[in-house]
Amino acid sequence: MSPSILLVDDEPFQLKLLARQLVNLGQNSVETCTSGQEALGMLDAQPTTRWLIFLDLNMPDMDGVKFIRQLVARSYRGALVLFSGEDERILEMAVRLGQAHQLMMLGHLHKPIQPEVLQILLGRWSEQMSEMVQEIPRTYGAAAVQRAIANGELVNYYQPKVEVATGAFVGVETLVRWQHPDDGLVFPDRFISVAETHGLIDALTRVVLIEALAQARCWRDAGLALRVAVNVSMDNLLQLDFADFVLDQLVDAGIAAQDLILEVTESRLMTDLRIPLDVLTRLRLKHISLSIDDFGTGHSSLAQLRDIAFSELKIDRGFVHNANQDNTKHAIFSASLGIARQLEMKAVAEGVEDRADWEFLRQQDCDLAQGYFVAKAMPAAELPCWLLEWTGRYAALR
Ligand code: G
Ligand code: G
Ligand code: MN
Repeated sequence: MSPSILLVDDEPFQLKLLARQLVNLGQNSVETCTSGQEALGMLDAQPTTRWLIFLDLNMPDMDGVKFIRQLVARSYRGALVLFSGEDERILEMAVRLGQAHQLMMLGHLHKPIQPEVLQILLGRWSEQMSEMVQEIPRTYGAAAVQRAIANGELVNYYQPKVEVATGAFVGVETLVRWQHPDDGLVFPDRFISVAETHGLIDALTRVVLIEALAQARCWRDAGLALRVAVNVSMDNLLQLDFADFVLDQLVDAGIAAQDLILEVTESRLMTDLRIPLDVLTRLRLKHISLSIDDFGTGHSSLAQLRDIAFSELKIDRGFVHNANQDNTKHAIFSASLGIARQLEMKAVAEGVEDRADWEFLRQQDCDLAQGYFVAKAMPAAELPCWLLEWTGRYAALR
């Protein structure tokens, strides 16, 4: 299973150049092919090799997209880098295509190819190769998730939200984890959709909400006035008693409706809105805030904004990280922020990962920030320590 690099390009000069660049970067096992057909022959002849393929999109006989189809048909498990002299957005679109097929897409290169960019891609490759050795994440069965809920194995983590203009710590988003007795800490991507499809999401959300409100009470008692957000999936909103449940829990915990935010994500298309609209309208009448989560992706759409009185808009991290260096993301970010302003909603940028993202938000005048640059989600007990660290870091930022 030795790793090798395969270059596919119809221009021999380009092939030689790229091969030379890779050799200069220390890669000594580089093969070249001048057509897709030839490359497929090589793959078929060496089925156990872990390839990294550099693929030119524009080729006369079999173009890059047709070549990708062939890779998919062969259940290709190696890595892929696309390159071409075409417009950046076309290249990005082709990368999305590969991702949609679950191929390991390391990125794309624009001709002429810069050695620094090549180096970054090779770095990603070795990272991915070492991750592959670790176990493949699996999802859990409905019975296991049900037991986790019943046995109290779910724990809430909290990710801080801070004000961009002042750095002030104003709230948290509740993100559930499963403290699994054998497997350790399990992330929600491995059990939320199971809960949704097996009628368990209602029980799950209720447990998460009760714990989050009790925690909110503790913070208030300790003098921390935080607004607490809880994620609800559209399936929660199919229970007519959901609004009453939330209101009862607020009273029990002694938390004001204004201090609870429900983040709504719609992962599948909902055609009959009668029950969700009933539930959401009653929640809003009682002054609970609603947030449109992952705005701009899936069904978090303009139509939802029109139909539901959201008070907060969370700009999806796909339009936030690196938005200062990407025209498309920048445009979508600015437009989303404009919509939030016009509809008098607070705008929250998700996925703020580095200093450049933070500066971008300041320059754009975004209200709130959330992301690894500020903090990862953590158990409630770790928040005081983080706050101290953040306060110092923010002071140095200005
Ligand atoms: O940061 P994290 O890996 O925890 O979040 C992964 C996804 O799981 C996010 O999209 C988040 O919206 C979702 N999620 C986390 N906690 C909950 C929850 O309590 N209920 C629902 N419905 N989704 C959640
Ligand atoms: O509810 P929502 O879909 O917003 O869930 C947040 C998800 O994003 C969680 O999985 C959380 O761990 C993750 N997340 C939080 N901050 C960042 C970040 O800065 N970068 C990335 N890539 N993911 C983040
Ligand atoms: Mn969320």
